[in-house]
Amino acid sequence: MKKIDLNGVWKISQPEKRITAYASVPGGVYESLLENKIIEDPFYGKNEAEVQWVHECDWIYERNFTINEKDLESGDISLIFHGLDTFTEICLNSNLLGESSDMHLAYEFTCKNDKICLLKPGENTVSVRFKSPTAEVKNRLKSIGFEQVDESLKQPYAIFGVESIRKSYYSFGWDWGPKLPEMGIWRKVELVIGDTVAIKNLKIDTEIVFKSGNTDRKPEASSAGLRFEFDAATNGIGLGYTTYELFVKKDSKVICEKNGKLESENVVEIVMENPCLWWTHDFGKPEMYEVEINVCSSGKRVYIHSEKFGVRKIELVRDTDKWGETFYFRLNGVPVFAKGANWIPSDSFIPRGRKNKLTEKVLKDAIKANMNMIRVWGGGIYEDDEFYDFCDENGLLVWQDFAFACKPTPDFDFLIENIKKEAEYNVKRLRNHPSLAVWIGNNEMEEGWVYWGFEEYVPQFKATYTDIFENILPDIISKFDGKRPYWPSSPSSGGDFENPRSPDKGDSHYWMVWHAMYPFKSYREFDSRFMSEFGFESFPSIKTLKMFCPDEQLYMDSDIMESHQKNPAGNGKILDYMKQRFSIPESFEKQVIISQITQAEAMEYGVEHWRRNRNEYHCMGSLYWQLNDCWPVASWSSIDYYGRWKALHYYAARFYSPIFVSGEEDENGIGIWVTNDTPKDENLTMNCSLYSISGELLKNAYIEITAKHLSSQKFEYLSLGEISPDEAVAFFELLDDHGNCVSKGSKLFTAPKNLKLENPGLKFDIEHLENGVYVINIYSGGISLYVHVDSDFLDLTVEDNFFNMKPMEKVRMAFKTDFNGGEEELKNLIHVNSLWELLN
Ligand code: BMA
Repeated sequence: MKKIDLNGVWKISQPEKRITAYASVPGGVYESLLENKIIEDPFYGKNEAEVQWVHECDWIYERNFTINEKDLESGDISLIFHGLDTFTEICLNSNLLGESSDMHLAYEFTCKNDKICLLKPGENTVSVRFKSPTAEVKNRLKSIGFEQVDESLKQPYAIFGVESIRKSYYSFGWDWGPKLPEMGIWRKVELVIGDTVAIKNLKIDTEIVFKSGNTDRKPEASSAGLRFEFDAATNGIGLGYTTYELFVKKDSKVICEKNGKLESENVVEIVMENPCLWWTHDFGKPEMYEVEINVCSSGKRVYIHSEKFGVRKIELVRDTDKWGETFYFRLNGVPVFAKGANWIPSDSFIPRGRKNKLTEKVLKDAIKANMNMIRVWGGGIYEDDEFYDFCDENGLLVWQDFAFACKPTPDFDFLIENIKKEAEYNVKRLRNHPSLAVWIGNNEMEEGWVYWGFEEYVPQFKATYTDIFENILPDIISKFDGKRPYWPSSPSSGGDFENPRSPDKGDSHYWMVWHAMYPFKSYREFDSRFMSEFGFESFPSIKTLKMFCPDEQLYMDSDIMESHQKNPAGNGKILDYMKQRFSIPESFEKQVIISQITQAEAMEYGVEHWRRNRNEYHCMGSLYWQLNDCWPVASWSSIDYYGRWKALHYYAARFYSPIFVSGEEDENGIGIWVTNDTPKDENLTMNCSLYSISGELLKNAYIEITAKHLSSQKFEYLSLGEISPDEAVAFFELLDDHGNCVSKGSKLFTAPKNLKLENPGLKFDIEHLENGVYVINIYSGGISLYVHVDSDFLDLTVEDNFFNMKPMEKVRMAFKTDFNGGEEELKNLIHVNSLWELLN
């Protein structure tokens, strides 16, 4: 097979506005206009509003390419666009080749076969006319008399109507994302020249035989039945004596193989002895294999297809129990407590995010924070292959929503046709990834039908909902995947509009904290089976704010700060919650830090409760909203658009530790719990203590414990006795045999603003270890709360941050930096502060 790559430089134009510029493909119109300095950066200041005209226009992409006579004669030729965003007409040498109307689909157009030939030897021109997506939406809505929509249905942060087309919903604006509906060739484009035969639709299934039955102690496999189904596509000529050779390889070594005659549909079954299983990174190694299928004709290899896969069994366990129904994942027989967060597209301009490697960076940070599952949220996209490859190779499970969120799908026939094609295409594209754990119909649409009033204003679309999410998608999953579970909506109790908010069945989104302004203690009253969403906002780092906001607007309710806050009244909510816990310093920079601490504490409050609640599978998952941002904004994320960790991400690394110590305080004292999510019992030493805020040790306990596998247990209760909750701080840690810390934490009994803080006498120094690796030593004289290391000039990600320190405690952490200089010089660039310094 020969491919001519048509990525690279194209020309874009907008004739009415007389704009012509160069665009890189894959890419988009906004991105190109920005690169060509035709528009100002939409992420800066209030520029977003200034660039709305771009999506209201049509744009033309065009480029020339050459093809030689030999290639032209060698067989069928097609043009494949792996992603067009969204409405296009494609012409080849001024002949209409076809159209596109779904961003989530690849399009293949025949340029030459035995009947037609639209190519010529030498230079050819391909052009793609992108129609304005917002104009298209208006037309569609008009066609059903829907352009006069009740104002209450229009969200202030979104352009109305994206649900009437198949384009990522967030691009029309979301409560954390700008209105920047990009257009463009967003995935690669190539000309594929004449294979006589090609392998298509490979489907890999594995059936494991476990060694000692299906126990929860990380079983090994004695064998695995591998089943490869694939089609041989030909250009009309019969297969004759074409054969295949199929090799299963591990680390490039052939483990097993099979040969045979190639048919148009093939099934090859192999039994592999002692397979290495695919595990999430917290349970073991994510072992991967590769299958290579060679097609041979007259003794010559004419085609090679290879793909990676893993041997693993994933189940969504839904057993009836005393609360209702369990909802948890079992990986190779081991129940998994899912720890992670919700993923949104990495950039408003996805190809740019890809070029900047944002996906890889954020997913690496997810692993650093001990996450084992990522939810690809439905308002974005079906991610690039590289996303799932990373998750395969690094042992992260993926919860995949179909690309629908929060809005009722209209009953247009053409929409349904697109949805069917899109679902089939993406299921086939992604089904061989071992990381992919579950398919979910949509985000919060069943919820919308039951609680948000969809029923009232678009009753005519209800049957369409049932059709798509309870018939079409599950049918496509069973036909083209066949192994993975499907769940109709998130949250849901199983579908049919039955109590999607039930905490006793299915997954839950809990938004009373934040949206309804409940205190975060109410997380403890919500005992869900699986928390797939809950969240709390904060501001990104001041360095990030300064990248879009001039100094004179750096305050919470300035015009620019408000334009980078999409949740109505969001900044006010951040402040309200902060005030409930903290005295508010004057400096905005310090307020930003306190907003992050408030967010981190809120999330910790929920997660530790749900992790303590894992026994009998009462709760088996916590995916907070949200992991990342697609632009610089005040939002629920734990990592901002520029990759900077908020306090929450450091907290997450602690509260998602596989073996985790946590404190459950009440007005009389504190229970110390250990949650062990691993399949192994652990003998550990637990050290817990109560200090007065002035630094006096009030109580201390050392206990030898066995943290039983896959369970949670309260080992100690330290009562406050006569001590006032306003005067005490609890510290707790777990140590292994060698005295290494496995998990540690600290808890207050009151809002920090009620504490009489004393200057803790924080000090630090820096040591240079080797090239770019430094060590920071931090010393605390008294009690230091929320100790954090940062620099105004350098981007530092340290091992741990935003933690409490006991009197006389030392913390030693290594970190990497690009800084090239002496220890003293570096020290001058870094600051270590605690709550005391923030308030004094
Ligand atoms: C959730 C998500 C998003 C939204 C977030 C914050 O429910 O599914 O729709 O951005 O809430 O409001």
